[in-house]
Amino acid sequence: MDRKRSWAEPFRIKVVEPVRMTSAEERRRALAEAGYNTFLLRSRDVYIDLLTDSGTSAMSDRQWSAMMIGDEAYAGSESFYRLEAAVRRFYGYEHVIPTHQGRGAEHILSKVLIHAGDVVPGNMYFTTTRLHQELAGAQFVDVIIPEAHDAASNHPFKGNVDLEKLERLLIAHPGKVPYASIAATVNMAGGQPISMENLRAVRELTRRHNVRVILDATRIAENAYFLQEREPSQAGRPIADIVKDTCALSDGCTMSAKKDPLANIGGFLAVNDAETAEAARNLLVIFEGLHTYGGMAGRDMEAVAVGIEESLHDDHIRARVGQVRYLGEKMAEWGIPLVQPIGGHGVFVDARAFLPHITQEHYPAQALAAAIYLDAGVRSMERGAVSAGRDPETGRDRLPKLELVRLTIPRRVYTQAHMDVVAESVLSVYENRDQVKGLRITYEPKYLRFFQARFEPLDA
Ligand code: P61
Repeated sequence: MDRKRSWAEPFRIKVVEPVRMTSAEERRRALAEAGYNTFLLRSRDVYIDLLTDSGTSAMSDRQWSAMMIGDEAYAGSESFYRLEAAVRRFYGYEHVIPTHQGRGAEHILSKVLIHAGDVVPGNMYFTTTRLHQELAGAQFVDVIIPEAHDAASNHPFKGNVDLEKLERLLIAHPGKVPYASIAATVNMAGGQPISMENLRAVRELTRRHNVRVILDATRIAENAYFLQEREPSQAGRPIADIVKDTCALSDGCTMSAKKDPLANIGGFLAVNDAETAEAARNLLVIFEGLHTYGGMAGRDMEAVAVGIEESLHDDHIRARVGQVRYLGEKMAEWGIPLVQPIGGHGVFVDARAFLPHITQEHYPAQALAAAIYLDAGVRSMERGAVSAGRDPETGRDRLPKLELVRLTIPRRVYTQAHMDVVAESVLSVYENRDQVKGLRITYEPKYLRFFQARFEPLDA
């Protein structure tokens, strides 16, 4: 008889942080005070926090002890050299420019490589990445495969680039494409991977047009896990080898060390070309800090250096993605509409299918995130029309095909029991879905509006 053999997290818990349960009345008040925006809730009012996997990981005992030897010298910190060595060893890039977090790297990179009137193709937009490209004068063009915009499609590599679309763009804009902006995994598509084969084709195509490939390597270990699982040429290879080979197909990367690398803050830009590195280091001193800390404390750089290594252990990444999949499969079994396949860092609920009675103008995903919070204090995040923002030219709402709520799983933080509570709470909202009302905006900031916008229910 083939008996199922379960596996468990490759760690045990040494420190715990109490969380607070709230009453329905407390949650109603907190949500109204937060303008129906989960970003504006206070964390004390949240029971299970699945807003983001960014900076919310539990660090290991090795990371905490490395922090004690952080070298806080203003210049020439030993901690920087340890970080630089880790990036070179595990990702393979030559020049490492530390930044306070991922968007710091995006800012510097965009300013160095983009000229006004440029066009930047990429496998779906990410909020901060696209904004920095636009602020530097470029137009972002989405060249991801169409399946990525279809929540129900089961394509195994929904992060892949549509090569014909990319080629047409390269031909149409000679000399105007500074780089292809390639994310692994693709956050806004639901944490979906790009295959090695597709990335290699992107590399070859862009090389013919003399265009760089810059990776968003924020969740590259999770990407590698999917390749190990789904791409025959990568089957059985260690995650660390897949990651290194992925990076080798690019000219550089931006990294938010708050995700894969298991740190609470930090990031870097890494490139192979000395000239780009020099220009970046020079801008760094204006916007981030000296080139041997770039906005991080020495101890932060230590935590990142150790975290990079830990993030590439096969047993770590299997448990990490496995936990996300556990939650997703449970919800899918109950008929809750989700982005398929389940992604690497979170479960993405299809708010259009969940709330067909709310039109996109009334922000179904925002309304659903609010309703999920009300049920049991689980905090999630809108990833739909509010996140997409307005077209800078027309000023009109960009209405993306994907209107999603992201239940994002922090690394090494929650247990299977937490996942069960989350799934049961979303199910209870699903069973009462016709009671969820749409929202209207009452306040909207100019940039990245989803962080600080306020809403009220339509019947208010
Ligand atoms: C997140 F609602 N992600 O997923 P920084 N690239 C990629 C990211 O996922 C990313 C950054 C660059 C966050 C935090 C966040 O619209 C939002 O270290 C693929 O956060 O600066 C960040 O890295 C930027 C949440 C960012 C958002 C932007 O939760």
